Parts: sequence; structure tokens; C-alpha cells
Amino acid sequence: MTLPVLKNDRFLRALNRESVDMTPVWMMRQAGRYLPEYRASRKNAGSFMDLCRNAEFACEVTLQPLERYPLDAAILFSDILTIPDAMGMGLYFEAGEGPRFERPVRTAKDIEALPIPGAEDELGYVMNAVSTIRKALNGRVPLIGFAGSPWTLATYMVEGGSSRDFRLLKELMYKQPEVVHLLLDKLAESVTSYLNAQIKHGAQAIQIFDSWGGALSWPAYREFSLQYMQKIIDGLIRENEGRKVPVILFTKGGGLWLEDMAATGCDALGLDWTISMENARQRVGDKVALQGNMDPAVLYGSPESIRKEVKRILDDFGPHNGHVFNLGHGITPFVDPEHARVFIEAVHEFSAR
Ligand code: 1CP
Repeated sequence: MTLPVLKNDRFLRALNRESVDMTPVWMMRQAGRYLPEYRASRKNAGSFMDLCRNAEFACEVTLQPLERYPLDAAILFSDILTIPDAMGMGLYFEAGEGPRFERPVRTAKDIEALPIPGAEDELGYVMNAVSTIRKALNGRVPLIGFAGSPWTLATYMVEGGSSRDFRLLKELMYKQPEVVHLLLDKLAESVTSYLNAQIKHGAQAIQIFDSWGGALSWPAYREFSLQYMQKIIDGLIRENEGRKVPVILFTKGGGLWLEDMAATGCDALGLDWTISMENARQRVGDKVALQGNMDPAVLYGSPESIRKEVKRILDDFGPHNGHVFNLGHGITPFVDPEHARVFIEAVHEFSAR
């Protein structure tokens, strides 16, 4: 089967630090609860995991933000917790409380018993979604595949759900580091095969979400998060369909560690809003592209204040190649969809060469 040519490739070009006609933009969590059409699809599907497990529904919600806005990339609709779910941990969502696991893992015995899930078997529904979305996109924009970092997945698996302080995982890390390494090793292997399967099914770029790596000390970040993301990057398929498959590494709160993140061989770093784009570019801009970095809370402001902040960030990055505009973390359910439009259109308007 011959694939349609990519009509808009400025996202992939920017990740390769090539010239673009305007700065590409997408939003983390762009398909989600701030969109009324998403809430309707979720109701039709029955639950969040039903949306993920059904390729037609996953495709429908992936495309919803692209129907509304001139976004430059689509991101697979799924979740980072599909892997621990496929390991048999019993993922469920309590209304308004986020993800939970029926059987958290807290001992060496628990962790030894965890299987490495088959990317084409237990996780085959995700690959189905990737193929279905890629086909429906028909070359409109590139499709991003993703996974959580081993450290970030481990926080949910040990704590049993979301956490503020990661007390149980950190306690285990300082008392029995070898047990945590056993878990992270299994996760790195699972994530690598999962991401490679996404690439084979049509993902054209990959983002690794290390949402909670920033909660670690500098040495602990290297030992318990970065090391395992490095392993994943070393094992990923880097070229497919005759084109490079860029890898974006996003550690929220990782601004102090950019040099080491860039040394992993990734193609781009995702930045949160705590760092200046200019500073980040001077430190690592000859090695990797940069993605970011507007505070999602700016979208609560007025259209004028949103436009002003977009302009500031573009100026902060300056007239160089290698910028993908994004929020510094996911868009929240409370954002007015019209404000997301103002944001996306302002990026294109102010950056048009
Ligand atoms: O409808 C609902 O109530 C479910 C809300 C929801 C959604 C829309 C969850 C549960 N996951 C998702 C989709 C999702 N999750 C995507 C889809 C693609 C897109 O971006 O449009 C992606 C990339 C994720 C990734 C994800 N899930 C992360 C990493 C990114 C981040 O925000 O830091 C994390 C930490 C999760 C766990 C998770 N799943 C769902 C929620 C509400 C959470 C976060 C819980 C927490 O804050 O601890």
C-alpha cells in the first residue's frame, strides 16, 4: 500500500531543525475534556478506557481538535497507563479522581510477577488505533505516538494512582533501590517494544512523557529516570517509511538538566514554562530542537494577553530553526475552546516568515 504524501510537514521539519514557513504548533492533551465534542464522544463510548480500546472512537477524538483548529500535528488518543493496565494491574478511573490501580506493586515479589505486555497482543488495541488514525489523517499532518517514561509510570504503579509527593515510591527508592531498578528495567523494555510497534503501525514522531521526573534530585533523576529513557531511545526505530522518526523527550521540571537530556540522542526537548527559550536554546540548540513552552494557565487570560504571551515566547526563541510551539504541560478541562484557537492562530500569525 502506498501512503499519501504528507501535506503539512512543518512539525517534522522543525524537529529536524530545518527551515519552515511558520512555527508549527500542537497542544499536549489537545483531545480532551475542554472540548464539548470530546465529552459527547466519551459519553457515547461509556468510559475513558472504552474510548481508548475502540479504534473508531480513539480516531474520532484524535481528529476533533484538528477539525476545529489549524494544528500541525495529531497525537494518538490513548494514555500512558495502558502499559501497567496490560500488565494486569487493574486500571480504573474514579469519577473526578483520576487513575487508580486495583493492585499496586510495592515489593520485589509483586514486581517479579509483572509480565512484559505484548505490544501486538494485550496492547494490540493501541496499534489498531494508530493504524486507523494514520489512515484517517490521509497525510494531513504527522501523527505523534507516545508513552510514559519508566519513572513516571512507576509513580502510578507504586502509589496506586496520582500522588503529590510520591512517598511510597521514594521510600522504596531510598530503602531498596534494586527493587525500583527491577521495575524500571521491565518498564523500559515494555515501553521500547510498545513505541516500536506504534512506529511500525504509522506513528511518525514519538514523545516520551516524563511528567514527574522533575520531582527527583539531580543524581536520582539521572539514575532513576534519565538512564531508562536513554535505554528506550537506544532501542527505538529511528527511521521508517524513508523518513526520520524524531523523538521528543519531555521531563516536566527538567530545565536545569537540559544538557544531559540532549545527550541521550533524542531529537527534541519538551520544555515547561519555568525556563526561558533563549537560555535553553543557547545551552542545547545546536544539538536538538525545542518544544514549548507557554504556561497552560495563560489560556485562562484574555485573547489579548494570550497573543502577547505567544509573541513574547516567539521573540524569546528568536529567528532560528528548531522551534515547535506547545504548552509547557497539558491543556486543562477549564479552558475556553475559543482561547485555544486564539493561541494556535497567534503562533502562525506572528511566526509567518
Ligand atoms: O475523559 C477523562 O476523564 C479522562 C481524562 C484523560 C485524557 C483525556 C486521561 C486520564 N488521559 C487522557 C488522554 C491522554 N493522556 C493523552 C491523549 C492525547 C492528547 O494529548 O490529546 C495523553 C498524551 C495522555 C498522557 C498522560 N496520561 C500523562 C502524561 C502527560 C501529562 O499530562 O503529564 C499522564 C501523567 C497521564 C495519566 C493520566 N491519565 C488520565 C489522567 C487524568 C492522568 C493524569 C493524572 C495525574 O495528574 O496524576
